[in-house]
Amino acid sequence: MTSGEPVTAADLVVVANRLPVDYERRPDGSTGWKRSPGGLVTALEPTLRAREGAWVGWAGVPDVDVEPLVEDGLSLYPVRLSAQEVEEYYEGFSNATLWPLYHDVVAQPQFHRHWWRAYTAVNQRFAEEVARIAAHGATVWVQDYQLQLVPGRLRELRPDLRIGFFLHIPFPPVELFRQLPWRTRIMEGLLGADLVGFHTDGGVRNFHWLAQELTGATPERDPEVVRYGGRQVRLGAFPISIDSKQIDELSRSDAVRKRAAQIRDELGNPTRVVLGVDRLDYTKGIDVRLRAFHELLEEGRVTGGDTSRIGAESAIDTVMIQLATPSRERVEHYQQMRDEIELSVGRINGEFARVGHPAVHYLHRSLPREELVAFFLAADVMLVTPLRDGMNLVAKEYVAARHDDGGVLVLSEFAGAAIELTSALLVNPHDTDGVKEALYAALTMNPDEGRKRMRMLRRQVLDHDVDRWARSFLETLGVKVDR
Ligand code: ADQ
Repeated sequence: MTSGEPVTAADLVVVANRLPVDYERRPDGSTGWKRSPGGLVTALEPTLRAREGAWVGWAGVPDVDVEPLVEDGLSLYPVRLSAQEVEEYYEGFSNATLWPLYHDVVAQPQFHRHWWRAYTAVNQRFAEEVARIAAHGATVWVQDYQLQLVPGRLRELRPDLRIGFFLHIPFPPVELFRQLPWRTRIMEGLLGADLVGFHTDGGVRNFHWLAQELTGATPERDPEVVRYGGRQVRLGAFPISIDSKQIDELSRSDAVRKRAAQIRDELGNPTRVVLGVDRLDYTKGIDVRLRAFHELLEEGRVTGGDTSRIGAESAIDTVMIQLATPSRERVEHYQQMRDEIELSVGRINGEFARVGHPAVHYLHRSLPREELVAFFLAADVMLVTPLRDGMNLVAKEYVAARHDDGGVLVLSEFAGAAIELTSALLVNPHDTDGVKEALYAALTMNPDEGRKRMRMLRRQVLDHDVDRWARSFLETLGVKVDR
């Protein structure tokens, strides 16, 4: 899968915590690369290829020195991280300080000076690597919360570069951000960019305010521009999306449609199938939806596997599936949450399942794309209930998969996606009764209304795909994107 020499003076450089490939040590002792295709790679690939593009990131394995490589025509530059840096910069500062702080403190962030030191050292290394390989006047696009100091460091090293930064998670309210002991340093780091992008206008507003309060940046007449260090820094909302067409096409394929029917069959052909799909993360509100489903079972308004229960005649025969990709398993909050979720699933099934017919099916694993789309197509109701989420791509994937205009989306108001997907049933995930009633409304929705809502959602998602997102960010940054 590799061929050619990596470019040594790249015109467009993407910088992200991870490369789009993972370095692998196989059981037989050999090593190699495995592709980890994310939305970002798909979105940027054509532009990167057309412009002598390069990607700088960590290869996913600590303590290995790997040479730059070319993967399918894209130059990849691995940045080395030690095991201790993975613990302090990645699991620590990124995922146990910034992640909870930026998600409205739904878990308590931990502030440790040695984590911060590792974060600055790693950000410096990323900046140096980019400075080494970027062509004169090149464009650099830095991704996400792990690398917020990179724009500032890079500007010092290479003032000739055009620098964009995009934050994939929410940018928090002023009062929360101010808790961070290193708040000014982070703001200064981000202000090194020419363009700082967020999913929503809320992020832009929070940043605009904090930039003035913490760094002395001054507002310009344009509300999306601040002046800092003698330069203009542009801010903007760029709601990310998915490769909608690819999912739509996949969902129309014979194989996926057959598989969707087979899934319902394997579930015992219940009247309704409710689905949740998430990275196993405490921000995603998996507990919220389990609680809502549990209460509907207790109230006898739905039945799980056991249709022989008293009063079950009037209840809707409903099965819930929760697919959860393992995530950040070495971070303490994640271990705790996994235990809690598995306990709830066990409790619900203990009370409401029949042998061979669980009320909640729970898979703690990642599924192949086609299989995931088949689940979307098989589900009458999709529950997306994060307490806070930058965007939430699962909500958009579900919509893109419903070429039949079927299915009802229940979506948290606190997901960035709620701003665009207004025809979903919007819920406050902190309000258990509200979520429960929305779930019940979704289960009993008149099919005409369901189709009408889904058609509106599909129009939005199919028109606004990830290609449009990448193009709009790069064009605002001043890059000419021609495809
Ligand atoms: P995430 O927090 O990872 O992303 P999300 O946007 O929902 O959240 O993306 C998750 C992706 O993983 C989706 O493409 C989904 O299909 C996939 N996935 C989840 N469970 C899976 C399973 N069991 N098997 C296979 N695939 C699975 C962060 C931010 C989000 C923001 C994105 C993009 O937290 O708010 O939308 O970045 O900016």
